Amino acid sequence: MPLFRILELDGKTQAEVTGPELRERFDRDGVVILPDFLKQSEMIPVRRELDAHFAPIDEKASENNNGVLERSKQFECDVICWDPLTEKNEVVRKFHANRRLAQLTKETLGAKYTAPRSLVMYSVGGGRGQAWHQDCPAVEQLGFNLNRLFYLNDVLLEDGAIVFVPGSHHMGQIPPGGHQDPLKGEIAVSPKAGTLILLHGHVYHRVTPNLNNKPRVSLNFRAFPKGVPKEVTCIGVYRNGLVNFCDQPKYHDGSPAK
Ligand SMILES: O=C(O)CCC(=O)C(=O)O
Repeated sequence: MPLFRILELDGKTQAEVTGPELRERFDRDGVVILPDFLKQSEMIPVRRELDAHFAPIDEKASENNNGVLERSKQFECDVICWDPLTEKNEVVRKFHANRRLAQLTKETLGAKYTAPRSLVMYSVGGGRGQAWHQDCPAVEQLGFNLNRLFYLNDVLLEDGAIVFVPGSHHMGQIPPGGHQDPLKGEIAVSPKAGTLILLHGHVYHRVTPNLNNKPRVSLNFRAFPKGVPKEVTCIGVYRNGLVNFCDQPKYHDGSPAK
């Protein structure tokens, strides 16, 4: 049986766990951190692709006004997204086909999961990070997405830590409040290059502002349990409202989107 090396949520202890043990932690916490999941040789070509893609944007993005949520200043998320899988980027496609990733995902979600897209999130220096959110409404029958977040460069606290509340995927909708106001039980992680974080889409999470002058990048291969459509993530749930990323006129529960 394969063993997976994980970092405990105390941020200090590491442990080797079996697939079922990993699944147990994921069900309990909604988060599993796998440090050094990637070798340098796996990271280098992908890092090169991402750097090349974002280089022209980086030149123009000094004011950090290219955020994906530019339409709505109400939501404090300064990220620029790219989906290299849909663009059939060969390097990213090869990386996505990583066997250990498939094995790990199968342990976490069960067989016949789907993972049709990729989501690179790029934030320029000085950006506001990402406000607290859930990737989709915490309605059990709708299902959820699994974020498989890769970090190809060291992320310092000042670059933008990922902060989450373990177990919050069992707590329903994120309560109203400030974009970056601390929540009880939150944990901040500054992932090192090569880290993979598995994050349940209902877990309350945010990214702290990027106080550095360099970009912060994560590469996410979202996966969906069998029977859950990718459209489950059309509606992002923020503390001060919902965002319809697919620009569809309805929420998933059928009520009209505002
Ligand atoms: O970039 C990160 O660390 C987190 C990304 C995120 O919040 C998301 O994919 O929903």
